Amino acid sequence: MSPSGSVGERVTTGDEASRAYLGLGANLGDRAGALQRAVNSLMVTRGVSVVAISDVYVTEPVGGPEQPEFYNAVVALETDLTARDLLEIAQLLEHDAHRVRHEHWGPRTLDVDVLLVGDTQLDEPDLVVPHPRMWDRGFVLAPLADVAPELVHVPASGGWRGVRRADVSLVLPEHR
Ligand code: GSY
Repeated sequence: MSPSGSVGERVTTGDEASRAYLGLGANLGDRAGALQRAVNSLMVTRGVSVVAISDVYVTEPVGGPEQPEFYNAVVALETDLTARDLLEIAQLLEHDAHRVRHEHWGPRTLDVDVLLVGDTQLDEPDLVVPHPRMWDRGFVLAPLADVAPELVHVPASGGWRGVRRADVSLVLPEHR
């Protein structure tokens, strides 16, 4: 993965790191296991450092057909990679989870969304950063509030409809 940015993207020199946030979601099979394996893989991915992981939330599906509830979480990274590099990593993680997408917006073993990458603003056909729907989605905002409270306004009700904390949590293995 190149440390330099693509057209329209901030170009990094390699000596500056950005805070980036990835959204993780799963609603098929071993949902917590899929999220934990993604965190484990990120821990050993060159160019990224996992700095925080949110609680896990059980969330009602948004969009798509009737489908099971999701487990959602957000991972905070320090990285000198670009948003496009992070998209490639996200797609590898999804591939590793043997994700088979049968239906648009349908159930998935793992979904990884690039939410924010420093101050990057990018609008390309396959990648829009900041993620265009993130500010409307409780399943993103609740876990994002855990790892970046300065970015999220928590509703007066104290939470988001259709979103509750799961009774499982992810672990951040020792840095190797
Ligand atoms: O964009 C992520 C995939 N996704 C989700 C999700 O992760 N959680 C919930 N609750 N609904 C969703 N709809 C889609 S698409």
